[in-house]
Amino acid sequence: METTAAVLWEANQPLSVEQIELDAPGEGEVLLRMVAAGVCYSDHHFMTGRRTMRLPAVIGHEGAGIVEAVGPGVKGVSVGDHVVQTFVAPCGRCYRCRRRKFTYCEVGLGVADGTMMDGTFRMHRADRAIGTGMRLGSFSQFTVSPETACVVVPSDIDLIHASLVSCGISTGVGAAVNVAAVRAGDSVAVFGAGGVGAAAIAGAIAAGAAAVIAIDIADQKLEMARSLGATHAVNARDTDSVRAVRQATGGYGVDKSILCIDVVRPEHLSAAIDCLDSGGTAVVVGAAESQLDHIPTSPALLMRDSKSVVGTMYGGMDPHRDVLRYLELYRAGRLPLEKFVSKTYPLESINESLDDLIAGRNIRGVVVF
Ligand code: COD
Ligand code: ZN
Repeated sequence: METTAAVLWEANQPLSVEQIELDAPGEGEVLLRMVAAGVCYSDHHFMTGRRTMRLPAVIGHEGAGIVEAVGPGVKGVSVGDHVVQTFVAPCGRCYRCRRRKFTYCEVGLGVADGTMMDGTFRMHRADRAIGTGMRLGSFSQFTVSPETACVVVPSDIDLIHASLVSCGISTGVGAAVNVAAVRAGDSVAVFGAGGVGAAAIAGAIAAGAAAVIAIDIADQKLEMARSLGATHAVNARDTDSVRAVRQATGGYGVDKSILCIDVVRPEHLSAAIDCLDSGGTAVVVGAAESQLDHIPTSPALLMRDSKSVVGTMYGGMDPHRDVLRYLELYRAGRLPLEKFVSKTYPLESINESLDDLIAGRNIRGVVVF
């Protein structure tokens, strides 16, 4: 069949919205009619080559849609089901899945070569194979994904809101509740209050944090953070963020810090560690420049102050547990996904949505099909 998709032919070029061919779903795969796809800063990382992927490819990894057809052997998903895509498709059987490290499933992590689990492509243009980015290819009217990359969600939930749980919400909320393990009464600093950082703020609040300090360089991001319930908002353009965090916590520093700045630089890492109280944990969510090869802190102080620094790629996600947990928070009015959608775009305007992302105009821009 044919589908309209946004193809990344080469790094540092705009996406090209065009008709491509899409094969029928193979063994264990489903055909999805996409309803919505959020635009995440990681899409930009793939476009610039900061994170690499075989090209050409259809990118987009924050999608929700409706199952249009299923391939042979599909058991857990049926035609008509509403699903949220996840870029980790845990097999449930490998070494890591058995240790419940689903994010690192040896077969299910959306690979960078654009193929399905069997090593073949589903998207083509003439005789060129086009990769399905992260096995999701969410920026396409129709796409084929492994059934294990699809979480069936209740059909009464708005799929525009649900799409955000596919990546940004799960990465941010999970960084707070799974990785930082925020507890009632904790103090938490979140550096970078964009789509993922705002979700970390919402997650920290849902987990019972007492003080939540949002740090960004854009006033509109800080306003959003306040509206989510952040107790303090710090503009790092004109204020020393570490000093501000200490002031907000009686001089002690926070129990947890979560680093969600779009491109992590050494000074951001130092600030996230320096603003911790003794025994605190800094969670690194954002991707650093690849030439950054060390963590700028003193090992002697890490030991003396018993601080931890941990990284996370997808917020400690167990996709088939957490997508539904976060949607329950949304239903209960404790995770206002509607507030995260700053603007919707037709697929044809996807490059505009990326410009708006870079310019910091949106919490989340969402492509609506
Ligand atoms: N101080 C404080 N805030 C800053 C600074 C600074 N010096 N510089 C930029 N910011 C703010 C921006 O104003 C913006 O509000 C925010 O940082 C970044 O937010 P967004 O909305 O642009 O980006 P997100 O939230 O979509 O993505 C951020 C990530 C850090 C998740 C992303 O860039 C990333 O690195 N992803 C790689 C990790 C990964 O793969 N995660 C899972 C898939 S996303
Ligand atoms: Zn993402």
